[in-house]
Amino acid sequence: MEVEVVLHTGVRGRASVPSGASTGTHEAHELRDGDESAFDGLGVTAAVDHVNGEIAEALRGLDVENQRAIDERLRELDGTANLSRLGANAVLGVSLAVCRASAIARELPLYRRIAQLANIDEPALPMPMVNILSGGLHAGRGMDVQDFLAVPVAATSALEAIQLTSRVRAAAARLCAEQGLPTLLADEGGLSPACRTGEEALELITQSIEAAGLQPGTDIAIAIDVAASSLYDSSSGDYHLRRQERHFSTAEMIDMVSSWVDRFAIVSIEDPLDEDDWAGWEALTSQLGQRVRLIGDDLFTTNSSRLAQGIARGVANGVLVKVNQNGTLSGTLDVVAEARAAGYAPVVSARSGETEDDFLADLAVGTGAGQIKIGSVRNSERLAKYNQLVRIAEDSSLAFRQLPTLGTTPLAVR
Ligand code: 2PG
Ligand code: MG
Repeated sequence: MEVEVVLHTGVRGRASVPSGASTGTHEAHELRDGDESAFDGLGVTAAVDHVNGEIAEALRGLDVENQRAIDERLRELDGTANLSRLGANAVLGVSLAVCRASAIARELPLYRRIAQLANIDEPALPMPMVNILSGGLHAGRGMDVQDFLAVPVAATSALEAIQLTSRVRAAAARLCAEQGLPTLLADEGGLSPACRTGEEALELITQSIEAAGLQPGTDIAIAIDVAASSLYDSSSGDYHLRRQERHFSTAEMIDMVSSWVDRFAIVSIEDPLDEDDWAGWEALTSQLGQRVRLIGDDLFTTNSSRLAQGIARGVANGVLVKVNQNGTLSGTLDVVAEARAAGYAPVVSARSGETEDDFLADLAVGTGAGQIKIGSVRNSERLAKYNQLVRIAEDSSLAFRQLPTLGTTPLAVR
């Protein structure tokens, strides 16, 4: 859904809201109509009515400069912890549109306005992680692990980062074609070659980096998103990897990803265990937390109290940041600040269901988050964000962030 906020001066701020396929249970609630006769039940007319009715009524006359007060008013008005009454999609659309309207009113680039709201003195361009191979719910479960991504660690600018990863994406498509593997696009524009095991997919992405004339680890590192909540089988209490026709215990999952870290140029692993497997995450973090970035997506769902719990338990060392998991811009900025204060790396992320809105690029720059995950370098809804990063990069006062190091371990060494 898309929301427009109009100021008394006539300035208009517009924003649209993304949606995920592999959603975490603890995300803010996306309100869908559920009427099977329209859009398979995915319509948002109720959420739209809330924006045009109750929300417009409550916000009319408020000062657009006061983002936090507006976001708090929206939460109060909804009255539930997960924004299920008005819908997090309704609330977020308003929150982002308010921010855009205030940027336009102040004649500021959006990332500068976000930097003001986030109290960031030095906004910076993020290091992207770019989807090359897709599986899980984004590719009809053609592979068990959801994302195999390229991180252009040798890049010194946003443009070079996009160019290097585009070379890997093109090389992967060539290799798949040569090997008779499918080259159809998955939801985020990645390829889904239907590899049976994670190792096979890791071999393929490594070969793709080499086939692009680049060095795995020093030019391009690898990131993965296991999206293990969608592999978790609550009846057996373990993980079902359908392509391998095998069940893995938590300990076996940890052993498997550890062996991948030993063998491949992996710098970060997202959601290698289920969203509520806290004990497993503790064991995993003590085993791998000094060697790679362990990013919680479904685990934290951009939720301040879940992140606080993770920090207190020493679980993970990075957090995926998705605006629609949280529900408001201010709430999202709080999660980024909380992560940063605890030394957890924030990674600003798109959803598998995206729109052409490029807000995300400005959010990553304005918060100085350091990393961004947009999907592959394909499809207009992804390219809108990459293109916006390229536009923002014309501001020569902005630095391009190298991948943050982890303790004393050189991250990008095979
Ligand atoms: C994820 C996201 C983006 P979805 O799991 O990190 O890749 O997917 O939007 O389907 O949750
Ligand atoms: Mg994820």
